[in-house]
Amino acid sequence: MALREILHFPDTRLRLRAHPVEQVDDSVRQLVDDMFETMYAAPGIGLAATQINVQKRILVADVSEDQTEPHCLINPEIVSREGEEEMDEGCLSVPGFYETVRRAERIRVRALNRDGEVFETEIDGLLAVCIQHEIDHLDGKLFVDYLSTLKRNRIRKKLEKQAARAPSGSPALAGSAAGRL
Ligand code: QAP
Ligand code: CO
Repeated sequence: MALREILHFPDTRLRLRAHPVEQVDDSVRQLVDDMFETMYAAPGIGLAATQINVQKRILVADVSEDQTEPHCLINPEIVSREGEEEMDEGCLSVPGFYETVRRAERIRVRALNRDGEVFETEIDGLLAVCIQHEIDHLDGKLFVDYLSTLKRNRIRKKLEKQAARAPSGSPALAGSAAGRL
């Protein structure tokens, strides 16, 4: 297992579209393990492969209080949506910023699990919001894209300033405080 570096907005690599996983093999499972480790260490409740600069359609999520409900979705597809809900969202790639986003309240999702088996499930609440947020990442989309241009540009400028002060990979940035000091 290994911690991976999380890309920060406005890094253009966050805009790349991820490709479907052809085969769920040991290298994919290794990547999934790294994603869980990276998400839990942050700590966060969701992480898409795009955020660690891997263009594969993989996401992990765990919205439990005690990191005991891991979900891994490979090649996820939303097959139906119902209702609307507004929730304050954050993102490990947009550290320190939280804004309200409107999304579907309930979704039906089809995906492959860690063993490469197809499953389909209906999800609501925070997990539904989280999975929609993470699938957006796989399509190069960020929650700040739902905000006004003014708000998005303010966030971009602040994060650009932070990145200039402490470039990612610098010793001062090690650990979970990365980019948020
Ligand atoms: C996506 O986000 C999400 O700003 C996952 O300083 C979030 O795990 C979906 C985090 C909320 C729905 C609702 C953010 C950690 C973690 C920060 C996260 C930060 C430290 C965000
Ligand atoms: Co995110």
